[in-house]
Amino acid sequence: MTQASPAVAETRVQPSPALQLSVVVPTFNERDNIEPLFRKLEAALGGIAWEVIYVDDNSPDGTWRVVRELASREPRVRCIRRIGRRGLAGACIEGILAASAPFAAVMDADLQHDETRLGQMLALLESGSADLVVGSRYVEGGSAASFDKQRAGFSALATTLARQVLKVEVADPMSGFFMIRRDRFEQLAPQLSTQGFKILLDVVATGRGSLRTVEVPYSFGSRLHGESKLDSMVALDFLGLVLAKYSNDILSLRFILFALVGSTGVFVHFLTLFVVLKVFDQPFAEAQAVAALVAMTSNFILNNFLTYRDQRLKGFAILRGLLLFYLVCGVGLLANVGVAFAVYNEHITWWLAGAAGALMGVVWNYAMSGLFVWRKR
Ligand SMILES: Nc1nc2c(ncn2[C@@H]2O[C@H](COP(=O)(O)OP(=O)(O)OP(=O)(O)O)[C@@H](O)[C@H]2O)c(=O)[nH]1
Ligand SMILES: [Mg+2]
Repeated sequence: MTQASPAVAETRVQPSPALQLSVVVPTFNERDNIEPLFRKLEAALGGIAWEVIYVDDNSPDGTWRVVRELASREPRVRCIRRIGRRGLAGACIEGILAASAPFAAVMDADLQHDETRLGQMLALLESGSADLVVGSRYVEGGSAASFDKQRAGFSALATTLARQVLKVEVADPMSGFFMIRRDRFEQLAPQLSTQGFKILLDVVATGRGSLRTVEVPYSFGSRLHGESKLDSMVALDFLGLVLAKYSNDILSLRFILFALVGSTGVFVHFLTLFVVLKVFDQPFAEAQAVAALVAMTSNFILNNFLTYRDQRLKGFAILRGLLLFYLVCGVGLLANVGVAFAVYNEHITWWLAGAAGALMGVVWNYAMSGLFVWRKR
């Protein structure tokens, strides 16, 4: 073994105590909440070796810049800036996978989650009595008093649905506040959906009862600064997630949304066909061609808005994407007709042959759109 020279030994940095906890905070337009949250964590986590990882989706308000500036003063702070991607679930997954500590917590930036519970949550995990600790609004001592009537109703409905359909035992599977053993999370990560808002539900459902879970009550507060990112799309993402998990991941959330958009396309097609035929009195062949073009365009717009909203095409890329989508769907139509014809030739009833063709078309369009139109950068 070679001895280090005294000069080198003197400059050697003392190893810092091993990290116990990584706090992952997804952010989108939360610049004014970054430092207040950090100060609250500092006050709550005395005696614990911790770090905080803000995962920002290139917020237009420059949240990532505020995080970087804080990180230059505070070594506990880390920043992941994601470009060309959007989505709460994906941000949380990336943050946990980047964590250095054996335990990772996820909490919102806007101070709605109670950071004073983190110590208790960590103690439960460190003692080995749980793999997952959920900050829960729906166990005794917890509350969601800041919810208005409508949001309370939606939250209760979604919670009941998830618990009944997916047989999830957790009282608050929609919570955005939880702490998990990182090794267990890494086992589940490849099966998690990066889309959507409900990462905890995905984790619990994917774990299929294998995660020993404890719930800790907390009161969901009011947002400090900034605006809510909850919108009606969150409900659709949620239903897609429940269906995906119910089908044992045979159907992905994205495929469900793609197929849903495709079914609206059938409606758009027939509506346009009717209007061009009956109102504009055009020949059938022209009317059918116009209807197909309108349906493909509406499918493209909806998919860009909904199915691929985490990778939404913008500016000139929309035009390029639309042309590629026409091409993909054109070949998809050939595949559809080819398969339907082959099945029909086997003397199988017309509607089964038609369904086989349609299924082939959807699967083809989905696979090729993912590869060529909304390909990951
Ligand atoms: N990185 C990233 N973070 C997000 C995204 N959408 C939301 N967030 C963050 O996720 C957390 C939860 O979002 P909120 O808008 O607070 O949702 P909520 O708490 O259910 O709704 P409010 O009660 O209205 O605040 C916040 O810290 C957001 O900044 C996203 O697309 N990407
Ligand atoms: Mg919030």
